[in-house]
Amino acid sequence: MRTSWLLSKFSFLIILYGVVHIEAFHQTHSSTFNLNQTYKPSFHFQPSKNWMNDPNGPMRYKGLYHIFYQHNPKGAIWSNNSIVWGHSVSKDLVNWFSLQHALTPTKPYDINGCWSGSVTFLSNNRPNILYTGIDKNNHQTQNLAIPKNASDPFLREWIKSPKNPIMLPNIVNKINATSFRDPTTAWIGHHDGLWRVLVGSQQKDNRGITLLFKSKDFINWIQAKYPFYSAKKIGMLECPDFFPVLINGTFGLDTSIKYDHDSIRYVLKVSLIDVSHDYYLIGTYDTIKDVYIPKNGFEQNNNELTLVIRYDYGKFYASKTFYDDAKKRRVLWGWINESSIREDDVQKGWSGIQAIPRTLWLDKLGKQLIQWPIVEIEKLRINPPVKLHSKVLKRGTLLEISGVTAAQADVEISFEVNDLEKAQALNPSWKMDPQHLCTENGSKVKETGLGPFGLLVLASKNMQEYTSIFFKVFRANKKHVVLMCSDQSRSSLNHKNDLTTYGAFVDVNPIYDELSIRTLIDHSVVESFGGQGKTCIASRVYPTLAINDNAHLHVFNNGTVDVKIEKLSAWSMKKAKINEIH
Ligand code: DQQ
Repeated sequence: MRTSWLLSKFSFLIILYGVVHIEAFHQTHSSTFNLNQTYKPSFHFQPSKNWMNDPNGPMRYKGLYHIFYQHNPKGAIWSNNSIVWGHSVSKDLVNWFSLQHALTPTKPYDINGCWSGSVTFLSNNRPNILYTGIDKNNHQTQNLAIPKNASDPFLREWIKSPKNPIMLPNIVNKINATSFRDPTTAWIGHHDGLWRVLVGSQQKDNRGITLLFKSKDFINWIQAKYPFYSAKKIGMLECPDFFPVLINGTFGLDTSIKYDHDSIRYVLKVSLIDVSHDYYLIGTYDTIKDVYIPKNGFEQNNNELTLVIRYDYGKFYASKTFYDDAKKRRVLWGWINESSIREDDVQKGWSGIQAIPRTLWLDKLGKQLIQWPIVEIEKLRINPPVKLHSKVLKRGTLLEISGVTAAQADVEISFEVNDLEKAQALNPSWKMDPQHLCTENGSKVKETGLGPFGLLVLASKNMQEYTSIFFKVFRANKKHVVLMCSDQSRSSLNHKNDLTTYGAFVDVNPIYDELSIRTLIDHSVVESFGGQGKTCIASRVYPTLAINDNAHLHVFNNGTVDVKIEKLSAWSMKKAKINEIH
């Protein structure tokens, strides 16, 4: 007993401090089908078993990264009264060690669940958790928890404040007590020294709102008269996130620092429960009047949301960022749900993963955010990669890229396209919905024009199964429009899975810009970044044949115009150590 304890502690130290950082690549090259193992990612974060949803309170403290997460320790499906805060730590954001649960339902104000929240560092540099508790009447309350021992870098134990609950829904604002949750990281106002925090909510008329609360001492909070942001008809607005970004530069910023307002913009992200997507707004923030003025917004057009941008056009929800002071960057975490049926999740014994953390900054034109997998993930790449240079892909080509573990890989590809005048014209009668265009223009369809061309991943030997990530270029007046698709429709012979095709436009000009895709393939996850991180699409797939060694990787061009692969690099990926049971 004692020996195994010692061994587990020792391997923990190895993982965290790299004393003897051995990362042997132990991939089980077995084609045996086992629901639990076959679809288990090798380098995406997840608990050792059971259900996980939102990332909570990400932070860096005393040299360690922490991630908390919504977790049902009792099973592989979400449960409305047993959600706890799972907790893991890491030295590098890649390998993770699981700790005891940080928050569990124990008090009258959270007896039905410890729901999402965030961490704020107070002036003494101590992390404080604000989280939503579900009380015995299923009403939502905001609560405070502090570390029991702040000198412990693992922050294993948390104490709930005796003053809890510290924020309650205010009936005056027509707020329903079941629509009042997910506090953000708080920030300080420099003119008045008051803390500010946002809480997600909705009004009875379906108006989504973020409520603003202010406090002097982080315990007594007063709700501001007006919501910080609101938009009609968008419904409950969950997991708000609010942070500044540099207009010129890729460094991240801490929300509580005073900045020259001409050099920054503010991002407000909201998760809309009605559509299960994360949207963000970019704008300015009057710190004195506490008014947020977004440059874009939610506008309802034929019942569709326009003028808002999504972090990801596949599966990605309830995301949250944190400022990493070690690398001066802002890092985004987001939950990727399963696409399988409940029975399969129960059989797998687990459900839900986190996307690879993404570094995030404002694009040079200020119109959108750029997202890129944290650089640390590259240490899992097995060098040298398989490479291609200046390779023309003639119309109708399907070319296998061999020498890569295709079920566990990182692939970067960039294309050069000429003959832009041969791009198919966008028909004005078409619905300008990229997801719809992708569904209509599946990778298989050969038609006139530039594309579809791209990657074919997790493909079975005889192409009974594959997932394609591809571009199609259209002509629209004097411009070109670039469509990026992730087509799951043929990803699995098991048609009980959700096989939806995802799509989005990429804000690039194919005359000057190369068309690039980076795809992280991890057994049942395909996470793609188009246009160097301008458009992201995460998807879940469950092939039955294209598994482990039987998965193949290809490049293809099914358009009628030749394209050139400027460069391709494909790496096999090592397995990360993530919450392994010791
Ligand atoms: N998940 C949590 C809530 C949040 C929702 C409950 C978003 O706090 O609103 O598990 O996925």
